[in-house]
Amino acid sequence: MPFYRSHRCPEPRARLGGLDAVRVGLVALASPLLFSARALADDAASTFDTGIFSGVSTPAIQIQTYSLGVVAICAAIFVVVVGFGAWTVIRFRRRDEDDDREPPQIYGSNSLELAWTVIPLVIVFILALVTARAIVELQLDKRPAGWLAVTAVGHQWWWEFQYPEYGITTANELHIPVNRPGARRPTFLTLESEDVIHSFWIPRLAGKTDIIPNRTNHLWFEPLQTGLYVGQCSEYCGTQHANMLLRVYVHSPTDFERWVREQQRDAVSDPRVADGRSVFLETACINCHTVRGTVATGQFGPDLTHLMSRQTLGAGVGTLDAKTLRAWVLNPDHLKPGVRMPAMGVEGESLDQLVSYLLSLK
Ligand code: HEC
Ligand SMILES: [Cu+2]
Repeated sequence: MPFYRSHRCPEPRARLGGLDAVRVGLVALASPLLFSARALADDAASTFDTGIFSGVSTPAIQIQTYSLGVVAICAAIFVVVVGFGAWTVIRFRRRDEDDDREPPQIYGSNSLELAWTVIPLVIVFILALVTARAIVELQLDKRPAGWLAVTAVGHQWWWEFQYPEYGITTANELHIPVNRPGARRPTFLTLESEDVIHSFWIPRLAGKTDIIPNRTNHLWFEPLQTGLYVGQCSEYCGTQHANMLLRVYVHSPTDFERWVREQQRDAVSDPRVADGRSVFLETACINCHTVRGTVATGQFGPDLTHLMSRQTLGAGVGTLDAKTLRAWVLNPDHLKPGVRMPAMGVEGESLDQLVSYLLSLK
């Protein structure tokens, strides 16, 4: 599967020269074009579509409908104003037969004054009503029975997802059920931050919501289509903000239940990787990571119980495979400069064993 962000530095980062800076500038200017070209070229364009007008979930669709309505009203005003302007310019242009006297000057036409006060007032009033209605609808205070609760916690620079009903904790990749007519099962997210302000945004599923320390915000999804939807943190939160990607997998109800059951199991304890397991448990990894069913109960980093059920590592910095895992554990800062996981100095045979152990955490 093509990866969201494909190039990652295996070599030390090069310094930017003067010419590079110019190139970067040009790319930045052209990036909207490049992005759309790349999206078209990409086989999985639909997977990585983050278009705000291709919503597949009730709140996103509502926002889209209301925005289009507001744009339509504004476009109509634009056409009328510009049309009037153009008509006036043409109709009252200077002609050869004009004498150079000023036309009659009119002061204080009550009907005109009324018209251009009342009409805009009515329009603003309609827009305010439409907006208020959209806001109320987007709150969805009455939650349909069977809604799914998830707590999303923003960390520098990764996401933690807890499913309190199921006792599951996972990272960076959220799994939720699809909604079908007559079988609604929206997901309600409680948004919390462990450190700074982040923002949670999956454009095709819902609007953007800030995550603020010491405050709880809410967001809900009601996806009507299965698939993978991507997003990312959208509030600058430090050096690795750009590598704080989000993936949401929307499953059919049975697939979702299966995923839940798999996640609820304790970590596998494969005797073939017992050496690696010892390395893991004897290194300070356990201070920061949880592997359910072992003594590792750290909370600072992602839960690794079912690490290999995820496709990405480091909030989208790499694909989860043996090579990336090895590079990550050897020196996480190399893949994700500034990362909050230190290089633990595990090398050589111990590193191989440790990586085999991590790979067994299905
Ligand atoms: C000081 C705390 C700390 C220690 C010690 C630590 N880690 Fe981490 N680890 C983290 C943090 C924080 C992240 C998330 C980094 C990010 O994505 O920005 C992480 C991420 C990871 C990931 C990627 C998980 C994912 O789903 O993205 C793996 C694998 C991992 N650590 C393995 C280890 C191993 C193995 C050790 C011991 C050799 C270890 N860690 C020691 C804090 C720690
Ligand atoms: Cu961020």
